[in-house]
Amino acid sequence: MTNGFPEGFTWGAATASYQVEGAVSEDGRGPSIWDTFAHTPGRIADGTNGDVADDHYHLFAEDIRLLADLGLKAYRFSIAWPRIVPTGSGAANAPGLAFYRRLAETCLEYGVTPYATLYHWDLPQALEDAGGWLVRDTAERFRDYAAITHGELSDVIKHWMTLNEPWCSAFLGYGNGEHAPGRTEGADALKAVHHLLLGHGLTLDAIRAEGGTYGIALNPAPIHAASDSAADRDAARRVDGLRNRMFLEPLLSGAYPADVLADTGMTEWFGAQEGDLPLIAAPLDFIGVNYYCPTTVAAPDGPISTPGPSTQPGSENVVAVDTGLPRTQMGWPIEPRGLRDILVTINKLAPELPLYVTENGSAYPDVLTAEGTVEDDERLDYLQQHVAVCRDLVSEGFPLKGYFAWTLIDNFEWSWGHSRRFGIVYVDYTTQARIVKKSGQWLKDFLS
Ligand code: IFM
Repeated sequence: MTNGFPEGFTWGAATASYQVEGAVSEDGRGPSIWDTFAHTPGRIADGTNGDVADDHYHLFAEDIRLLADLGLKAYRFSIAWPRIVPTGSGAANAPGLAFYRRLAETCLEYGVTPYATLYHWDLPQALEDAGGWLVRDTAERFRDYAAITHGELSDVIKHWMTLNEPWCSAFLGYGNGEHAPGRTEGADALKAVHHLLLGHGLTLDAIRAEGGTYGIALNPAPIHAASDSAADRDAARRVDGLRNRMFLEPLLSGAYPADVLADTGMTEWFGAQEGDLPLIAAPLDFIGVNYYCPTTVAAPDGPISTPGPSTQPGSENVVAVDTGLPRTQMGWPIEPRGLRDILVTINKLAPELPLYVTENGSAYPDVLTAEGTVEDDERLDYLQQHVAVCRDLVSEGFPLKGYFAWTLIDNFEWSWGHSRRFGIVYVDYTTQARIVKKSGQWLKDFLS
């Protein structure tokens, strides 16, 4: 045991391709929906984009050395579909595959285990032009790309995740339009949920092999009702349905939640897709949980004043409520107990299934001092409190197998651009210098 964790517990840090790599036009990479979105005026808060980001495409070896130096033994990164299959379908792009081979081999040289995510939101633009995740064909193209990638790299990468946070892809991408491709399609966002999960199921069926482990990274969250009133409890049921049950139930029980389909008027459409459910519900080796915060919701009386595109089709009158908890720079309330609650919820649905915290972290407005340090005490507190939750669970015999900090290095935070920093390592975007923050140093001391 080290600090209350068993020797086999996996400690890692995570990143995602578009957020760190840059080099968007190099070695045959095609455009993704995030290239298009980030270059559309008004979409990104600070007007930046991922063209250069952390230049991880060129600096990955330095970043992996840094990760290893922090005492971390696992690196969760994502593979950019448009580097492997630039227009989303057709032949593989050899330089793209070669890049991820170099990346994985560098991990192994440093004693770091690679954990690859096949889809962290960078859909090839050509597939979006053909309908994106609202059409079934995208799921099949995803399976083809995943099979190429796994076929080439499964000798060096043993741990695979199909999708990262399909809730975001569906409801931010096709619901309120906050993320690429920026579409506002109401309840049709649920079709995106289904095609994403179908892509997951088709992929598992195509790539699962001896000696590997295969899972998915979700972002479930505890949903609290603001009061005990029937309206607020119903609001919590609806949001829990869209955020959690719409993913966990098909994956773990082979059925979509009937109440969510009724709330959104999608019962008939989903009825026609039932044949896909056995694929979606194929056994998983693990679930990855990306946890940041809970949500508290209420359903005020009367019509809301600002109706508009929503992440909650069918429940647009439901609002998030401030319960007075301290918040990060994202405005997300801090509730470490929520990590326990959501892991326990999943464990009840699948008692033996190994779980990982595949992301956990916080954004704060970091300042680089004249001495060249970053004293990120608030992030350090957040990290310590969530690690403590993991330690308690593990000591109770709970099947939690690892913890990945989000994120290794500050990076492009989607529609917030570079205005939000989540790293345990600071990045000076003008020089690409990496500076370990106090939180990163604490983790290093904790692990040594
Ligand atoms: O930066 C993101 C990551 O890409 C997915 N999970 C949440 C993080 C913080 O918003």
